[in-house]
Amino acid sequence: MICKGFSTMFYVLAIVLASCTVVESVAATSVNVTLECYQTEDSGGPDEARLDITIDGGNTYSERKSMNNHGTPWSLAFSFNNNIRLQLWDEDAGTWIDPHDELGTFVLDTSQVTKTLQFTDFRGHGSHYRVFWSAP
Ligand SMILES: [Ca+2]
Ligand SMILES: [Ca+2]
Repeated sequence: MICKGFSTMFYVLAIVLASCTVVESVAATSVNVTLECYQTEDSGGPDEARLDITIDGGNTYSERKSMNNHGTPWSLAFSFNNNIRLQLWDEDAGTWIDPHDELGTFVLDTSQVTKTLQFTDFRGHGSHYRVFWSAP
């Protein structure tokens, strides 16, 4: 009886897990993000831009790209279920005397993602970046 009870429990658990997986893939929101630099934070050269990305409150990871005034836009694509947090930095020495500069932070919610192209501005430390997003 115990064995039968366990096998039934595992069977139910398998069904629950399978339906969770289906719900998650249906709920995922895709977004295209493009960063344009109009004014670097560093003077006399490009920013060592670093974007810290946190998807659905998970582990933060980073992407890096050299960004200069009116240079090549930085295009990224993400998939998420609830929200995505983007924090842009210009990397400097990273020491107490020359720390990295935070240029801006933005949290994008699934409800804000539509086919219409929208944007927000980052102006940290005298820089000017524009973050565009839309559904693909
Ligand atoms: Ca800097
Ligand atoms: Ca820098």
